[in-house]
Amino acid sequence: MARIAPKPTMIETRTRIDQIPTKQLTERRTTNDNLFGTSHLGIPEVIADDWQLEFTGLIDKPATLSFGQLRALEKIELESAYVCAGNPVKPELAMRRAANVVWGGVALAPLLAEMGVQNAASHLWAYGLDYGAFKGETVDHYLKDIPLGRVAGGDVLLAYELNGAPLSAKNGFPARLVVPGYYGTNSVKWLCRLQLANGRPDHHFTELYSDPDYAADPSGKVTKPVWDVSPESLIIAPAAKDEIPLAPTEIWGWAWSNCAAQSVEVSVDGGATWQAADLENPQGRAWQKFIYPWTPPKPGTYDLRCRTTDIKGETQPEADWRNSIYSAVISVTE
Ligand SMILES: Nc1nc2c(c(=O)[nH]1)N[C@H]1C(S)=C(S)[C@@H](COP(=O)(O)O)O[C@H]1N2
Ligand SMILES: [Mo]
Repeated sequence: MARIAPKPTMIETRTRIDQIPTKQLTERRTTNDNLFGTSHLGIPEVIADDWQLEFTGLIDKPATLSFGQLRALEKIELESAYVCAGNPVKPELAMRRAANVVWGGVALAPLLAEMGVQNAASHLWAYGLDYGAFKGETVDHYLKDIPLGRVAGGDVLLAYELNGAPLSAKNGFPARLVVPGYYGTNSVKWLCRLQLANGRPDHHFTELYSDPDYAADPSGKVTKPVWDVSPESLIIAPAAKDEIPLAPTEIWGWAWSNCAAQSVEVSVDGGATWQAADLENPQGRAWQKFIYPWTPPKPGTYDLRCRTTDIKGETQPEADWRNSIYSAVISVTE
């Protein structure tokens, strides 16, 4: 796949801000300095005045938007859980890179409707301005695709704000795609082209972010794209390694999924027994708080766990997957 836009300077090589300690995730809305981050190829230096977003492929009226034109369109804000899928070649590792943020930008569906999407279009290909080498291959662009049906949901954004501030360079300045309910990898930063296509692209990054589809083929050879966020939950307090007094307390945390969380259970004995936690009602795509009031019976070490089931009935696996059950070992002292 050839280069389709001028090459910006890459101002940093590959960067990754890893899992944020749960102690820093106490706020409902994760502040920008508590956000995980991933830039596989580095960070391109993009000048807003030079930036253009090209709409191309299976549309009747291909178009180009400048940053000024994008900002002149109606802005919407959307709060959403935001989750990284982790290491693409090790989906069995739970990396717990999660946040809940407010995106500001323009809804994509009405824009595409105006341009006249052709019937043959089935997928939206999103190109980033970043380029370079990653895991043994050199690419001309970061590229991801999503099914067009997901865009029809109406909440896919061309975002230029994160928590009320302009996107920073590392978060995709000046504009990025945001696909709420899909893993972060699909929210392409430094967007330069949206292409309507009949099918999926054959590309290093779409291939990398594929999971073995064990339901379709037990050998794991058949794969499926890493799109929908699976149900997951994190205990925020008490935090792992905390020492708490022998007194009534609250175990609480955040739960999320590609659809709403329906229930959260908490275990205080390493998963041997489970009790229902109180779970707040879903609000759009934001993460949901759960609380489990608990009085430790005696001093000692406790392995606290949490498990979400979403409204589609999907729950978290015990171990060895990106959304496997979280455990925080704490001690209770006299
Ligand atoms: N263009 C581009 N978009 C990208 C990436 C990238 O490397 N290049 N990384 C993806 C991944 S894996 C994640 S988790 C999120 C991270 O977004 P953030 O760094 O703004 O938190 O961006 C996604 N979008
Ligand atoms: Mo990611």
